Amino acid sequence: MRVIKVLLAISLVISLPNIAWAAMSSTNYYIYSDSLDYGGDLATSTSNNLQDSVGSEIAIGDTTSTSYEVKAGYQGMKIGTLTLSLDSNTVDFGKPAANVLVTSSLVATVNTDSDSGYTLSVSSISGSSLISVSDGSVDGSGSTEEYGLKVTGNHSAYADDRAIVAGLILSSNFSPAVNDQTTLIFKAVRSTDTVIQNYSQNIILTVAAN
Ligand SMILES: [Ca+2]
Repeated sequence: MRVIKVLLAISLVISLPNIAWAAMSSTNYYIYSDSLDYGGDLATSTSNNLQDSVGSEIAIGDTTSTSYEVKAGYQGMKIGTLTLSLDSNTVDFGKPAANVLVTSSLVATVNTDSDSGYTLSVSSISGSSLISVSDGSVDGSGSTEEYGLKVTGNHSAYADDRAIVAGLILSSNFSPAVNDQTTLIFKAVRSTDTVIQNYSQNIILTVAAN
């Protein structure tokens, strides 16, 4: 008796984009921005705290281009936050029977205070897989093998089943996000002609501020 083994395993890695900083730090301190002035104070009352600066700052205010926004001046700059978490970093289809749809999913959660929101995407992929879906539906129609990814959630980028390729945008939101969840549903169907072997992929997901 021939043992059929089509083990589809996928591992995922989170990647956050590199950010260029001009910060000062030591073992005990981290100063992410500074102001060179000759005075300033912290004034308090029952209701308010006021931090002020007295000096000769120049070129203050917002400056924008297509790619950048600079908030220059005392306390104009603040560190933004952008986080991505997965409820699992692996999905596994096991050993599917022929012509039977199998799915495995995980949830990606994004938080950011970015005014322009975020985009979650596949940044790179490696390994082996079944043949990628090309008709928008992983259903094995025509007794062919198919493999792809569906996404659901309030900010999912598409509604059908797509081939998993570098650059595939999974979700985006153009406002600050609080616990934005995107469910990634990996789908596969093997056929009776599928080469019997182990298939596995490493997929790197990246979230970046828009
Ligand atoms: Ca199909």
